[in-house]
Amino acid sequence: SSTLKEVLAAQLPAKQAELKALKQEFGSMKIDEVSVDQCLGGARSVKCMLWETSLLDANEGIRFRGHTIPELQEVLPTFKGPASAGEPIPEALTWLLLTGEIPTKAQCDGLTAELHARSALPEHVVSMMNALPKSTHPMTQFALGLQACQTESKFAQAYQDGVHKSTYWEHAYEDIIDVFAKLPEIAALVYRNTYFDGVVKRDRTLDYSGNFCRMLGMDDPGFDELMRLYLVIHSDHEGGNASAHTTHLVGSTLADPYLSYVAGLNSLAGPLHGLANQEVLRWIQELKAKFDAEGKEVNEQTITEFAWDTLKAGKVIPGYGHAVLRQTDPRYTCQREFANKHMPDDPLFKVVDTIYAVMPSILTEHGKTKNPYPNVDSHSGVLLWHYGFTQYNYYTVLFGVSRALGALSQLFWDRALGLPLERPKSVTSAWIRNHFAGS
Ligand code: CMX
Repeated sequence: SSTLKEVLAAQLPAKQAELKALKQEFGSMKIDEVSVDQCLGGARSVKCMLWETSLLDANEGIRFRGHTIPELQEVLPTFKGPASAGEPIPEALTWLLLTGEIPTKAQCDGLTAELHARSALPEHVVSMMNALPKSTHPMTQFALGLQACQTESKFAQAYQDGVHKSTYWEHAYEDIIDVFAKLPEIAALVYRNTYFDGVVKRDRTLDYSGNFCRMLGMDDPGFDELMRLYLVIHSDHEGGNASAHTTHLVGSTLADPYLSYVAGLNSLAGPLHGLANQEVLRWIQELKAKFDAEGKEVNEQTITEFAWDTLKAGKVIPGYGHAVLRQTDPRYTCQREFANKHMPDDPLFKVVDTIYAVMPSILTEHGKTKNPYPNVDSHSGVLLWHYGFTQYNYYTVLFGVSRALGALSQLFWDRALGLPLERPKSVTSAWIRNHFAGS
């Protein structure tokens, strides 16, 4: 069967022709108008980016190349082989995101082998990371590690060598697969350095996720399955979210995939975005600690009390709300299903479920958020905690390993399609006032 690179190379001419035709046929048509509210309000919902790998519907949630998460769970190969024999593997999702095609198990195995073969970190990266203070936030360590790997960029080297722009896709491809391969190594080193002895053990007879779990020091088939699901569902959420958009923006300057994704990671490290992964668990632990100390039970009433304390202190409820979604996130739902299947009696899962029972009505009564339902970050921490993976300041690093699969798959197409430098127009507040003067 064909390799990933061969499949992509074969797709290129038709995709380039499609984009040219799209421009010719519809180039001057309008797909949106921008209000002053949108200009002042974080460009919310303005349609102005091309993003092929996934599309988000406010009510239905995300589709990866047209497939919902439950559909992916039915059609993508698993570690054991056939679809539905466990959770889908990230290699399969990566193939789908890049090519739009469902891979065979043999194609996934080929990609696994390629990722293992490219995973080694340069010595200077390891020694630099080992020298960082353990108190450095794991996301900072993670971004620094990837930044230091940029010495290996084939795209940057090719650009210096003056290659023709029609070959950019090939050098971008090499970097992107290298980054996918190295991220679990960097992430594992961050974890082992911060919380343990810095020793990273591998098992390359396993898949990308299984080997990553061993590198973290986790050795439980249940956790392996959770990690496969986790890495699949956090990968992509169309183009406008902060980490994906940052990667795309920085990449549009022809900064190489290493530099581009480091920028994306720094976006992900913000508490309104990926850091909510850790903030949810922190919120739950603070809640438990408070009521344990007061000798009170954690139930609907005490959770409601704690939620109002948070809101009245001018803080957000982490894991709830979304810039685009207006329903419960299907990434939340599939994690809830995982919990119901594998840990129905876990006490923290019960807390999360109780929060889910009360929070939408609290946030509705609070009256600010446009979406009172949980997002992806609301559930992930509790699943990790169940398996003894309790260092929640680290959780967003896992998100960062996953988000690369989506953001960099699109970056491949950015370079393959020759998408231009991104440069929207800004205006001053005086410009807005003058523009409407007398109207
Ligand atoms: N708790 C309290 N207030 C909230 C809230 C929440 N969970 N979600 C939104 N609001 C508030 C906003 O802060 C805003 O208040 P102000 O008018 O005072 O500024 C108001 O409701 C309107 O916000 P919105 O239009 O509903 O939401 P935005 O598109 O501006 O922001 C998001 C979206 C995700 C940043 C916001 O819902 C939030 O802060 N949630 C908590 C953090 C979180 O879970 N982030 C993770 C999102 C998923 C991810 O990227 O990983």
